[in-house]
Amino acid sequence: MKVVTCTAPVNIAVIKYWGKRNEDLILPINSSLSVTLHQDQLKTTTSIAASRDFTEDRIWLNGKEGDISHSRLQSCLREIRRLARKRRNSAAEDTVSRILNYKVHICSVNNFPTAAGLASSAAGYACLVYTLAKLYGVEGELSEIARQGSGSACRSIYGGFVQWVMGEREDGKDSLAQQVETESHWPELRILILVVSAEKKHVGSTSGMQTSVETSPLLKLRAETVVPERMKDMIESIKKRDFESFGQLTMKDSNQFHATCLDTYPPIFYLNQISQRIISLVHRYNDHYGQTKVAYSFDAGPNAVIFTLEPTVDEFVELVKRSFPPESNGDTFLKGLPVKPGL
Ligand code: 2P0
Repeated sequence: MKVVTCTAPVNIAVIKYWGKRNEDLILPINSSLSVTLHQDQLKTTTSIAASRDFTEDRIWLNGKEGDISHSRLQSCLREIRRLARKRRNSAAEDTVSRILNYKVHICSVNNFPTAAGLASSAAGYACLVYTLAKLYGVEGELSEIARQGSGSACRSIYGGFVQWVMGEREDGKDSLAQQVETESHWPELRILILVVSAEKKHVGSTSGMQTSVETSPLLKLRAETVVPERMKDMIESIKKRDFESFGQLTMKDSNQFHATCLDTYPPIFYLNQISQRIISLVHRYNDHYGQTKVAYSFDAGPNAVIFTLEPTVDEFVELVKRSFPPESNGDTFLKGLPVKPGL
């Protein structure tokens, strides 16, 4: 029996991916850009065992057996095994060939709420593909395979600041993740996750973005005319470590993503009243200082991701605690978790 265990962190998009041009290969209608969190923070841990005693491939997610026949899981397994067959070298050939004939048991655990808009599928599929690659001794470009598990997963293959280039080809060979800057590039940058709700989201990203592609004229405009410029500006602001520009672009892109959700028919609401209060709080805070000291971003759920610089963390966390005391919110107690970007 051979067992391999790896971890992969969550990534948070500052230029959002929303919408596919090819559902099977998971090819997006626009490029996107994210910050990968530190390995010690929000992450998936996956162990994969291969044994001649196993009679079928099986998977457990957070302790519960999952459906191994799921088409995206099957795509990842098939593609990694294909690469392993192609790339095995002679020294390792015997072992790899033997293991390739074995069935696998996959065990995957998240240390954060699954499917609450906290990018669980991104860390999950990145981790699955990376662990399978280690099991079979496959090296090289893995983001193309992780992408076929879940679009955003391709960005979690790399640490630091990562863009997913949408590509032009129909076979998806050029729709890949690329590191823009490493995890040590912007040491003062901090990320706070404000957990507004750990409930499962009502509209999943996959079906939500499909409806948006079918019905939202704003999404089409965004993909064709807004995002290409914004990607360039965002990369420049990251390279210059320009928080004013980084923060503004991040907030505007989050807002436009949620505007496309509202423009979808029937509309999709991911933000709730607490999310809206967080947005107001951030703008009031920035107005007070006359500069962008804090920025928010929301994915397919009400939880807020706050970007700021190290000297601002304590003051802003205090403000959040004062504005959202636990007793006034019942089960929507807000937790501030300072996270460093990293690998
Ligand atoms: C992102 N999200 O860029 C955006 C922002 C949610 C909002 O990527 O269908 O779970 O598996 O490719 O990757 C969520 O979409 O969707 C997502 P699939 P995925 O992070």
